[in-house]
Amino acid sequence: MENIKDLGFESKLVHAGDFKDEFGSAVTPIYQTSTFSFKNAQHGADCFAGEADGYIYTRVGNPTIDALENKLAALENGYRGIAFSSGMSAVSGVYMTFLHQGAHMVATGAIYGASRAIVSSHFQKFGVEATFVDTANLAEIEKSIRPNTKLLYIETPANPTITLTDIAGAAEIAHKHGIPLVVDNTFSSPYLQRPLDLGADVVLHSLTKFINGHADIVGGALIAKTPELHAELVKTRNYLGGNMDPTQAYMVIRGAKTLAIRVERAQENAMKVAQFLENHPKVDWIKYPGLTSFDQHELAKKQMFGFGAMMSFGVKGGFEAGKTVMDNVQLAKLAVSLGGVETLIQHPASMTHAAMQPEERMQAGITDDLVRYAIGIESVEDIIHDIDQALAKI
Ligand code: LCS
Repeated sequence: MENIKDLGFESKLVHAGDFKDEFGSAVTPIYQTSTFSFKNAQHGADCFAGEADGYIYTRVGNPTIDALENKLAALENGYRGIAFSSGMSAVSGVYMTFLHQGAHMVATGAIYGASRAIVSSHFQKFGVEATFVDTANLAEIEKSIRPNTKLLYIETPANPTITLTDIAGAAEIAHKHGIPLVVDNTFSSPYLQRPLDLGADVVLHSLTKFINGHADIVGGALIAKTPELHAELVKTRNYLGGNMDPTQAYMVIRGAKTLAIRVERAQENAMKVAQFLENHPKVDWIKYPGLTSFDQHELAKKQMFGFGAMMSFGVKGGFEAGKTVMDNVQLAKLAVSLGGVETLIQHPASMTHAAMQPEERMQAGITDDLVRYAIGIESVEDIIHDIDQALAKI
């Protein structure tokens, strides 16, 4: 095959990272083993010294997991991926690698609830401080950087407000201050946004979402831009032990092959659903990057290849009315998570972002009336009919 780097994105989805075994297996097999035997004592010593090829132990490397890591690197145009047991394990890996006692980080205020809550629940006790700001406003980032700031961490579009951050602008600020920019790309997937090409240093994914795409595993990954960053991050993963399981990796590889066609259909549906909600008399407000009424529509066009399948909205009558909608949908599942083939709806203030303090939620724009809607690949008429009949119950 030609050099994988020269192939189109969809070809990379299908082929990049493939592990070629001696039987010519059409797909990368599951190497469900915890350990690997050495040819002899010298080979074992050489593997440990990094002077010989060979797998040692699945926490630090496994052919199925390698295949996924190489696929992710090809998709994000990075040096190499690092697979984790969950998205949160990847988030902790970032914090553990870049922050030390007395260090400070600047991050998007509206990020996944646990990515924010873990700072106060665990990292503060090591003397780590964080300033959460509206990173849509680059001046806020610049203003928050201190001499001890060691990390700029953004999520765009942000969970659950859908607020965007200008990745290239954020990278410029980070690099001016000599710190890395880490971008959580979960909401877009590499099909719609490639942060490393825009100047980011590390990309983070909850693979649980669009990349696996079938709501049947939990997983996470980091993709490092350079060998140096990869070496630091993989060391954290290997010592902390947040590795992925080979079967999990196999599932993600299988799901990733159809990422483009799933996201394409989901965002086509999302655009129609958003237009329907925008014109619905019971809908108070809606945020979807594809709408021209979205205040960052131009930035979305600039840094994304499409508008995605995630939206948030509020209905007239606030939280109580939103509850009625969530209690009455029939096709959509009332569930957290996102990025699967099925449409999901949930209430961040009481679910995904409940771990944040109420004042933190307010500051981040996660209002009590905000309903998050993750659009799937069902027939769009059915999704619209479903939300329409639920809105009629208010
Ligand atoms: N980053 C983002 C943007 C997320 O949405 C999530 C999970 C994570 C990281 C953590 O990944 P996990 O460990 O769950 O694989 N978001 C969820 C959500 O919105 N609903 O349920 C989980």
